[in-house]
Amino acid sequence: MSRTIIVSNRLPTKGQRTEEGLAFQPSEGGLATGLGSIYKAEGNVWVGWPGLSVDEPAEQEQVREQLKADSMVPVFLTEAEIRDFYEGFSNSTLWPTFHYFSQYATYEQSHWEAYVAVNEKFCQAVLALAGPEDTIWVHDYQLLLLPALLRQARPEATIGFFLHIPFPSYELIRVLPWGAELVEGMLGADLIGFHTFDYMHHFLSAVSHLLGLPNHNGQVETATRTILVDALPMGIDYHRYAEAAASAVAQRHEAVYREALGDVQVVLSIDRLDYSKGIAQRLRAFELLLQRNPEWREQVSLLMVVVPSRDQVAQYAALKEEIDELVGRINAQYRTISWTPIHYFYRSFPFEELAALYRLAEVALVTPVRDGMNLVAKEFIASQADQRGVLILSERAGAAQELADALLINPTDTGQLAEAMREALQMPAEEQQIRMAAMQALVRQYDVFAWTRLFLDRLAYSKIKQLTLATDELDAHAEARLHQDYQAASRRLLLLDYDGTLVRFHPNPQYARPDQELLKLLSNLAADARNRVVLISGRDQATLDSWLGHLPIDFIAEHGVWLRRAGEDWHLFQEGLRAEWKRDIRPMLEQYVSRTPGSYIEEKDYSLAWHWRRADAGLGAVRARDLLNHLTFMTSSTELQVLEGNRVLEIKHAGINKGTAAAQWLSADSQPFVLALGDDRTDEDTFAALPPEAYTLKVGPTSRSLARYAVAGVADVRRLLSGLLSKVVADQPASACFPG
Ligand code: GDG
Repeated sequence: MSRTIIVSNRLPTKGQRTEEGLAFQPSEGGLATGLGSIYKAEGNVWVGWPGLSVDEPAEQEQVREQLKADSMVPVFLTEAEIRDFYEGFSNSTLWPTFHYFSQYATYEQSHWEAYVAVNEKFCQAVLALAGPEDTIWVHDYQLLLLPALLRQARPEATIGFFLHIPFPSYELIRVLPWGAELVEGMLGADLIGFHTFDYMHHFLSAVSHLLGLPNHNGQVETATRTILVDALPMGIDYHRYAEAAASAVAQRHEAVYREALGDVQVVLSIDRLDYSKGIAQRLRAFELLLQRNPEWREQVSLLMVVVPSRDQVAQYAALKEEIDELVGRINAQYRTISWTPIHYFYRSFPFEELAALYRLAEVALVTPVRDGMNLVAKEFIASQADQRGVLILSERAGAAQELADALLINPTDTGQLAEAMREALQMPAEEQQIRMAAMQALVRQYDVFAWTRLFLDRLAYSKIKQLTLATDELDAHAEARLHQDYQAASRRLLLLDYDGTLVRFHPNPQYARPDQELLKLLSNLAADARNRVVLISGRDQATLDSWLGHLPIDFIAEHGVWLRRAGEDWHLFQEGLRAEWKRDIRPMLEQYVSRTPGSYIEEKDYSLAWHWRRADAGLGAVRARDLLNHLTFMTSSTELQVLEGNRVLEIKHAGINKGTAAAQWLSADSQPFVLALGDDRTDEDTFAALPPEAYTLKVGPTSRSLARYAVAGVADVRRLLSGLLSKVVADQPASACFPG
């Protein structure tokens, strides 16, 4: 039976030591309620830290038993791990960096090592539970490495990852000494979800800059898989909040609070203590409101709940002091005998009382400087049964992408925030109702259950898509079979692409010269009389001649325009080719060169290529798409064709490509053994031209390739070709694996 295994740093439970021993209570966070609907289903489990340190094996066993009844599996962390992994790397490195507070980030190698070790610990805990059919759903920034660790152990597993905090601009990620490892860790998943399109976009940009991996329509292509990246904003359990706010208990609490507060309008704010939440800025804005608008004094109170959090960390303690000082100053300045400007609570409230506060407030002030989503904004909306109330929302909270009917503000613009408060307090009831109704419809429809369903559906889709596109990896069995067929064949045709296949891609193509190892490899292959080695390249004849011309091998240059058999002269694939068209196309390419620093034109006899491998990856991709559209339009009724290669666009004669050229070697002598290797779009033509029994190998990302097999890179190609020269078959396949 297939199950869902949820993995997050904290379990949805609060463990406490009481006089009677350990006691566990369910926690009420958004994640716990939302995922509660699936993890309680039969067989599903939640893996995570139980929230307190338990070192004694006997006590650990007891916790394990206690949690088992609630479908939870604990991962125990030592005091040192809590300090270095949780308070250290997670909360003092990742949290500030991902919330654009790099100045607060620490970079401790020992914290990083603890982070790696704890991610491995979680990996072991999940592997001990997960069967091959299970879906594993990993959550949040404490476990960024876990997807890749799981993937390593279980290449076929279904793994989803969701990040609850912002994913920042690549500029912030590059500051981290471990940026590439973290991004690689996330790429172990089949689906990576973020709250907003911006975070998704930043992630794709980091993937491209740090790892050089391409993406297309939100899909990242690695050497072995296509990974779906998507914006899936998290919702809340709408009815739970609506019902709680409408309940008799909440009404009773509200009446008590009203009585105590007197006849004022209430502005509510609820946050965990955190510098990302903009609490101090909000207080200054409230002060400004009172200063600029004396008529609002004694008419409005700010009810501010700050939930204690991380107050052992220096910045948090300093923030707490700043808040205490601001509240004290504002209250001292404006308070009257019958009115307190700010009611400040540094503690958490039970759920029913929280519901009463949501119900009571005329205005909610949700003004974080950065926030992945912010569920408080949505909970306030769900609690307004009479559709009155105004939400003031920071444009830098993920929720702002959805809640366009809130009063959106820049949280650091104190003047704007004070003005928004004045506007909210005076907003006509009718306008409040229109805005609130629109937001309620949205929050009700995209609730946490819809979010969970959508995530799991997209994960299943990603998996199906991978299976339909997949080119099999050339594993040890397939390689051994290839080797056997090669050894058994009396004649063999080896069709080898050059750049990206035999040599690594170099930013400057002139530096991608063949090294001694490669020259020796090619000449050894060619020395076997049974072999015909054909080097197929997009490069011009002159370069191929000067680099490889002395070898007894055949050549196809300019993607099939020029051919040369060993010992013969170059000749055109087809007589009557023309090149005058270059006069019209070249000026256009020159325009793109001047608009795209780092790009350049390569001119060959019968083709023109615009290379952008040295340009900025993001700009290059945008310009390439633009140029491709432009050129496709210009060449639509001509004999020309535009080819998209690896960071290059090439314009050439239609109907001539690597495949049509390679076919000449096929028709000339039909070899029993054909091996073709290539890394980019242009090599697909070669693969397409070959008979199905040929060994076609795609080098690099595997998606959308016609090749039968994939290998990761140039090093694997060289290892494979050297292996062919040795008579020993590396890994004899077990005959049972290849019936018939
Ligand atoms: C992270 C991201 C993202 C607060 N005070 C009390 C209380 N709460 C509850 C709220 C709400 C939750 O805590 C806070 O959720 P947020 O979304 O506002 O913020 P984070 O905890 O920082 O969560 C955030 C979220 O993950 C989900 O992806 O939205 O951006 O930072 O549910 O109601 N609950 C009770 N008493 C309180 O005093 N009972």
